[in-house]
Amino acid sequence: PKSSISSSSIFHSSCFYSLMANSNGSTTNNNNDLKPKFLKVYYDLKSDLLNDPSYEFTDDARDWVDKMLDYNVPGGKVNRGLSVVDSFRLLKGDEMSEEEIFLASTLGWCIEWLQACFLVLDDIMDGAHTRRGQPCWFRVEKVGMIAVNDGLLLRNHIPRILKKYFRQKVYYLDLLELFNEVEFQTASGQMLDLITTIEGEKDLSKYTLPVHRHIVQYKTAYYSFYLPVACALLLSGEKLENHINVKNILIEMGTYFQVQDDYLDCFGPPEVIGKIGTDIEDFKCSWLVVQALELVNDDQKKILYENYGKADSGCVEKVKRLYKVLDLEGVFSEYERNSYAKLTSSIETHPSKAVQAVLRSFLAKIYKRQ
Ligand code: GRG
Ligand code: NA
Repeated sequence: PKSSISSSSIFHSSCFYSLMANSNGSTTNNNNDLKPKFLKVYYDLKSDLLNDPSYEFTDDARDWVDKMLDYNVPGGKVNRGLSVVDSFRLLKGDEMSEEEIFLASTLGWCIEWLQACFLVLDDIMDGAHTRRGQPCWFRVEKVGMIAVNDGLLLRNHIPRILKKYFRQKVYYLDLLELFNEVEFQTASGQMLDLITTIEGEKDLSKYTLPVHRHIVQYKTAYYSFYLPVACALLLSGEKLENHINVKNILIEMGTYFQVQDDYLDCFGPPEVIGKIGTDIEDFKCSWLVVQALELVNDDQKKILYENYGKADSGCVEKVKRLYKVLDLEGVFSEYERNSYAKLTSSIETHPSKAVQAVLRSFLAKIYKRQ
C-alpha cells in the first residue's frame, strides 16, 4: 500500500538540502570539519559489526552484510545523524574532544541505521521502485524478500553498536529505551498510515486534522526531530524526563515541517521543491485536503470527493482550483505565522540557553525553506 501521508515526509525534499547550503553551495557547518569526521565513523561501525565476536561469519555472510550496509545506510542526506553532532556541540558550548565527536557521530549513525531499516521495509510495503536515486534494496537482483530479514538486521545492529561504545555509561539504559520507544512510535504511526489507506476502502471522510497530526507525529516527528536531540541530551548527561518541554517543541516543529512539505507539494514551484508533486493524484492524507474538508460547503465537498485521488490532469486541476477558492494559501500562512510565534515563545521560556540554541537552530532550518 502507498503511504497516505504526503510525499515522503520529513527532511525529504531536496529544498531542505539547499536550505542547508550556503552561497558557495557547500554545507553550512559551524564546526568546519564535523561532516567529514561524521562520515568516516560509518566505516568504523561497519567494521565492528563485520567482526562481531559473537557471530562466526562465513565469507559469504560477511560479504552480504557489507554490501547490504553500503547500499542502505550511507547515501542519504544524513540530516538526522548530523543533527546529533550539531546539537551536542551547541549543548556543550565549546570545543568537543575527539572522543566526544566520535560518540556523538556514533549515535547519529544509529539513527541513520534506523532510517535505513525503515526505508528498506517501507519500500517493500509501498511497492516502491527507487530510493536515493537507485533501485530499492528489495528490487536488487537476488535480494527480494531477503530484504525483510535485512531490515531486521539493520534494527538489531543498533543495540550492538550501543553496547560496544556505551555499555559503561550511566545513560546506557536510557539510550536503549529511547531507541525502543521511538521505534514503537514510528511503527505505530506507519500502521495508522497504512490502515487509513487500505485499498478498496479509500474514503476521504477518514482524513481529519487529528488523524493527519497523529500520523505525522508518530511516523516522522519522533524519529526525525526528537530522537537526534534526545541523543545529544543523553550524551551531555541530561535526563530526558526533565525535557518533556523540549520533546513537545520538537514534535511541533516536525509537524510544521510536514505541513510545509504538504503545502509545497501543491503550491511550491517544481524548480524549488525539486519534484513535481503528486499528492492529489495519489490520494495522500495531505494537510491541504484535510483543511479543505474542514472548509467546504456541500457543492465543494462533492467536487473534492469526485476528483481527489484520480490520475487525470483535469481532476487535479479541479482540486487545485478549489484549494485556491478556499484560500488554502492564506490558511497556510496563518498556520505558519501562528506556529512560528508559539514555538518562539516556548523556546524563550526554556531555562537553559544552550537548549534554546539547539531548538533555535532547528527552527532556523525549517522556517527558511522558501
Ligand atoms: C522497525 C519493526 C520495525 C518497523 C518499522 C517500516 C516502518 C515500521 C516504518 C517506516 C515509516 C517511515 C519512517 C518511512 C520512511 C519515510 C521516508 C521516506 C523518509 C525520507 O527521509 P529523508 O528525506 O531520506 O531524510 P534520506 O534519504 O535523506 O535519508
Ligand atoms: Na537523512
